Amino acid sequence: MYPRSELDVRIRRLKRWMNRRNVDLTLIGSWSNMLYLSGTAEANLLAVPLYDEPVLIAIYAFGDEIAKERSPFHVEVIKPFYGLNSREVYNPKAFDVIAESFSKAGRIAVDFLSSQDMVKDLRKRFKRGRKSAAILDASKQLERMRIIKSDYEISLMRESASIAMKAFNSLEIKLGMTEREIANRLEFNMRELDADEPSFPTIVASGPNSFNAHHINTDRRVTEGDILLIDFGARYMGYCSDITRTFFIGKPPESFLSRYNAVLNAQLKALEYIRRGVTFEKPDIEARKILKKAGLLEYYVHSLGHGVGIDIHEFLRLLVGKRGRLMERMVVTDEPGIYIRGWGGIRIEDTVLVGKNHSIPLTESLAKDPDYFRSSR
Ligand SMILES: [Mn+2]
Repeated sequence: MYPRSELDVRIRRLKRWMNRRNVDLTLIGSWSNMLYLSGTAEANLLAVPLYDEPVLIAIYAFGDEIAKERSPFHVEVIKPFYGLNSREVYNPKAFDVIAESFSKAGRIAVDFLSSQDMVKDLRKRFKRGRKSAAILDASKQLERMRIIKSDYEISLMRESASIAMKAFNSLEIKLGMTEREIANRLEFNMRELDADEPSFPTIVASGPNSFNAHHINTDRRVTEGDILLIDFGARYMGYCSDITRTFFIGKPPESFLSRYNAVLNAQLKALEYIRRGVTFEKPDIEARKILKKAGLLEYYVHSLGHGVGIDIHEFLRLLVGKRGRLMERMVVTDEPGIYIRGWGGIRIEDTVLVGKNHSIPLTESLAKDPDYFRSSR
């Protein structure tokens, strides 16, 4: 359960924005925004009225108990009734409760503006005569609020990173194990260490499969001479970590080591630029310079990184051409990679907290030794 004081700060910030925009009701439907503002994602809808307490609307036996446990806010419960024929069916919706409780709302902000069906439905319920309530977008505001992490959020993200690293360090990879087996064991370890779940489906890409940046794990067995790329993270109390390490199974040849070192140098160089005031594109460009010198630039086909928090991909991309500047307490990934068709791929990734004068990597204590599995056996 998130501390009440933490949620109060978030709700207050939202209400200040509502006040400026003359919004008298905000409705939150997305999983991550609901968790962020109320402490639970188990309700159907969160209503934040400007001049009243927030209310969660949850369905009887489908999250209402859990929502009450996890959120300090009032939970309004909807209970359907199914009789023996269609006339005896009573199935109210969250919007019905909202329309009844907040019938006077004239300007409503929602975080589901892109869902045309929901917006249409909402308009219908807030119709008085020919006029309906004005519907505004709240998702950009939530995005802005979530970029900057509080001390409490940072502590959860540190724990998430620590769980992922510990889980990895107790992983025993043996020759002949399949990609799926390795991923399952790593995810099991994370859950054992109190992760809610993996922050995304773990990627274990072996041999030529490492070419696919978003590989889907197969039953391919790890053998001597393979590249092994593992991209994973834990979710802890809602908050994600994101790590990638690349290894060589057996004695790495010079062709691998030179490329590996180029990617590692690019990753470390970018890290030097992840601090307050630097533009979003600068760390990516610095990483690209290193890969260009190594003749590998054409194989670096994605951005350097992305924002992380409750969602694994949040606002901001660190990429050439992106405008905006890093601020203290943002959390981003630093993950340059190269993908050479027919050969394979190398990616090295850390989750990084943006500091005032320097970066604070949350996952750097996990070794970046391509020979890791050989030396640890
Ligand atoms: Mn990532």
